[in-house]
Amino acid sequence: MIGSDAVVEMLIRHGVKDVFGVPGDTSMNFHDAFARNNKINYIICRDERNASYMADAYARVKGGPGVVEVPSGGGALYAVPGVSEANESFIPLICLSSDITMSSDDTGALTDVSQEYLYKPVTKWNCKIRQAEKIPQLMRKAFRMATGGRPGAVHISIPENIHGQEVSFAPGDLSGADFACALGTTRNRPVPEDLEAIRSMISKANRPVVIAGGGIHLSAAWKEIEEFAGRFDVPVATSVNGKGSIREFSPFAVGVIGANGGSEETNSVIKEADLVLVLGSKLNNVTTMGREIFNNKPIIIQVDVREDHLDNLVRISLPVISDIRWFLKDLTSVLAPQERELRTRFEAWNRRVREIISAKRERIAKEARRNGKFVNPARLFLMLEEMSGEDTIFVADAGTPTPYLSSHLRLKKAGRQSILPRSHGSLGYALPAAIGAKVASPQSAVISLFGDGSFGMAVGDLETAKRIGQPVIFINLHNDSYGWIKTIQKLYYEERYFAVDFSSIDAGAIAGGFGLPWRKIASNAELEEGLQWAFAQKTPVFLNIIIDPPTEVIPPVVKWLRDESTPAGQRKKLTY
Ligand SMILES: Cc1ncc(C[n+]2csc(CCOP(=O)(O)OP(=O)(O)O)c2C)c(N)n1
Ligand SMILES: [Mg+2]
Repeated sequence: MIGSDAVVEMLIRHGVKDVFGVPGDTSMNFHDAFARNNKINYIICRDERNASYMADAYARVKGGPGVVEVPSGGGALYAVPGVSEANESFIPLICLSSDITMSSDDTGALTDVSQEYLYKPVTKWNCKIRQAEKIPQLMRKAFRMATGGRPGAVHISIPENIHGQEVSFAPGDLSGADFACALGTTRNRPVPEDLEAIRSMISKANRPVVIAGGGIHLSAAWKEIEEFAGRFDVPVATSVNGKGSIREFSPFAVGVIGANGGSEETNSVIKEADLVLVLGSKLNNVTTMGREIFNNKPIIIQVDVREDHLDNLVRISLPVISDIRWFLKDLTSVLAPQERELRTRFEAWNRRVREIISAKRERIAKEARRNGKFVNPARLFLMLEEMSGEDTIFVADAGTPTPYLSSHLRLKKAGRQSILPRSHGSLGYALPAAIGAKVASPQSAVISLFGDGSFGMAVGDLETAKRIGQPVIFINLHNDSYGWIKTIQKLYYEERYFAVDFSSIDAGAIAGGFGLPWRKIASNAELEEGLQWAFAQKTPVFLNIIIDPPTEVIPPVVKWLRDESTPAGQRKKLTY
């Protein structure tokens, strides 16, 4: 066999079923090995950046590694965004790129770029395979590193000569990592001393709350958090990344907190709490509203699988290193004898939290009834909530979609069903990522929400969606501008609009050109019927929704809503 055959075999041994990628001259042996092997579904993409986003979203939905495969030079350069997003969001992603043949190093060869340096800062681990004999060992390491501990992205560069080299292996060499390639398999647990300290703190608390971050999804701790909340009556708020940690219709669900997609109401739950148990969240400026949510100095216990993000922006009373699922199992056992006592003590607090949350829902329902010139985004997101099933996956971009999805739309089931690139917030994610999500879970309905700025960055892969043919609802929120940025200029730069407005394009007709059925929805009156039409289609479809622009209808960004009614001179822009 040649090196390429060994790499393909190692992918199969690790359970890889789908690979997203783009071909190139240096990857021809590799592609031929895929073709001869014929066991992996290779999805051709129209751009490596989009391919990397597809693999990222695939991994988020699958709960296991996503694989992206790209050629040397431009291909390796173009795949960086998705690799970096996955790495910073702790998503297991494996990027394989071919490289120039090693004898061409330092000769000014076409497509030469130092891939090891390029990928080092955006991966958990990366390497170049310099000996074909090492393929099994390094591929096992790639899967182990991507999925183990705190997951992340890995990159392997494979020179063309290694791909083409004849190589033989002893029986058993080409086997998968013993390490299971799925999330939720990490087993480090809290030490008894920490559990006892936490038990004692919770026993003295009156108003406890959990902040659940993406760590709940990474350790697959949905059942455990539901049991914990339900047995001890502890409300659960989430970060944007942790959205769906608990079913959002659960009586214990607070909803999303923070600056973008949080609300005065949900943030006030944290402000009123006397003990906050943070599970797998970085607690950055967005989640904590620049620490504002902790102004009343609650006890903060922060649990994470690794130390890097413990005690960073916010001083923590007790940092704990543990996998979240095992932490919850152990804490639940430790607290079990006090179940009745705690529930009684937290009764008034739960009543208070429910009052706050129902006030939020009433406010949103009222907001959704408002009629403007075009479509009211609040109404759109409430209708999506109403019409979607419990398995629907929502993928959203920065701009208008992120705060509305996070704040307004409640997920009907626990799980990572809202997918947002919250590490970099890059535009152009949601369109390809929805394709990756659909490939990972063909039985789920998938809705992709993006602004027209994002659409312009990602449109080419509508062809991939069409070719795959599975139903995905693509929703373009049309406002002829980089509306989010324009809103910042409105609120903080005296409405001096600069470099934010586009000329108007017909995004629907463009989607039509790719072969997607499409509709334009320009008013609230057309919304329900248009969405019903889209939900009924059996192919990918495109809705071009003309929305009331964010400069006129301020999106649910807490600080913006406050500053809208603050005199211009006294406003201070949000810092990340
Ligand atoms: C790749 C990338 N470039 C720039 C930005 C900065 N940015 C954040 S929101 C935004 C405007 C988004 O415009 P659009 O997609 O049309 O959505 P809208 O805000 O109009 O709803 C920009 C440019 C970004 N997030 N990602
Ligand atoms: Mg826009």
